[in-house]
Amino acid sequence: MPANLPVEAKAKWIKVMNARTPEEKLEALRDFLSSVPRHKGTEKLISRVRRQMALLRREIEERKRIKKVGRRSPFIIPREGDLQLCIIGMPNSGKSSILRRLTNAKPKVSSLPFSTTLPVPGMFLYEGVLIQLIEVPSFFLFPSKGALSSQSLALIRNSDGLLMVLDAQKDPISQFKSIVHVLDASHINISKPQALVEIKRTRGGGIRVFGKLNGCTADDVAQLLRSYRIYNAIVRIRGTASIDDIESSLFESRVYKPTILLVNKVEDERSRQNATVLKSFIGEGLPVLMLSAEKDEHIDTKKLGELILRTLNVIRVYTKEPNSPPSQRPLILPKGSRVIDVAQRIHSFLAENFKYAKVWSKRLPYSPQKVGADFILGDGDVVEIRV
Ligand SMILES: Nc1nc2c(ncn2[C@@H]2O[C@H](COP(=O)(O)OP(=O)(O)OP(=O)(O)O)[C@@H](O)[C@H]2O)c(=O)[nH]1
Ligand SMILES: [Mg+2]
Repeated sequence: MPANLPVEAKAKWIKVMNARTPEEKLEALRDFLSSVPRHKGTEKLISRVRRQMALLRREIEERKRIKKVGRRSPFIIPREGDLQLCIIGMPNSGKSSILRRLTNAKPKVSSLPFSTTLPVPGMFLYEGVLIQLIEVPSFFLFPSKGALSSQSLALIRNSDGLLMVLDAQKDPISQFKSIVHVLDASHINISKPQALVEIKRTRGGGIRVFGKLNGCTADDVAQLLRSYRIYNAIVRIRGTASIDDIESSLFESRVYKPTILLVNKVEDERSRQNATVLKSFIGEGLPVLMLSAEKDEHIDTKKLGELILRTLNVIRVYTKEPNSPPSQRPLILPKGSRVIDVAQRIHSFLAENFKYAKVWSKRLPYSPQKVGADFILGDGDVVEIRV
């Protein structure tokens, strides 16, 4: 889409990507827009940037309004633990009941809809991984709720993933469709984006391209990204991508939230049947877990924990120091992370002075094995870094 942008505009886009606050982002977008020439080829890009700016303005307005009230907004939940997932669903679907079962949070459970009017956090512990769960009030499904609706959406947008609760005693497919519709309108995808290209910026390692390119080389990709002042990134391609596909992906503003469906209230013949129909409707697209927050004596938390890690595409890595046992708590890293990424996560000193590492892993023919910085880690690996 961004056909032939001038060097100046390209260099400005990085500021948009780097912006940390809505104010910074708005300013960076304004600056970027001023350097985009107006012609047929840039029309789409310009209208998209304008739309994005309008959304940001609204967000900034709302934040200001909250500030005026004085207190910190209850809709801003500080991130705690390793991963943060939002529990979302229709009113009365059983979000609070599930949160109570999985964590020690005590949200109100009642048969009245909208019992939960503020987000409620709780901590779900799975084999040393701290997973923060936040029950999001169902306001976001009702645009008429105004600020409450958009603040709820902001929580979703900031999370690492979603647990979508569907009530099996009512039509779960129609609930699913309504929720997806709202998320989609807010530029939130719950299935892996159709886009071919994912560009993840990294702190080091240069530009690494994984996947098939069409009509260009990895060097061309690196050169393109450098023209946008991106010097370190992992570029993942599904299928094949041309240089234009790569460039367009830099401007994609949709976010992807990995999602697990929790079909709740599965208790009798009818609800079981509803859940089964939903399951075949979803197919392989999303993981589905059936449960009853009220009747299940044991909710399969092990399965849920595993599903969360798998769906969010993360691995657990245990670090150790020479002559001592591995850490109890794992580091949570994106799948495909290398030894050097672990070093970086612990301290930049370790990354800068890295010599080699020892890795203990079930995948290796023998352990420990001496490996270099680029060794790719797997779930459950133990790493000892030597400087
Ligand atoms: N039969 C049955 N009822 C359930 C189950 N889970 C929750 N409920 C009931 O469903 C109603 C709503 O439960 P909540 O946990 O408050 O649902 P919620 O999604 O948090 O609702 P809001 O916060 O109001 O949006 C309550 O009356 C619960 O007792 C379940 O597994 N089976
Ligand atoms: Mg609730």
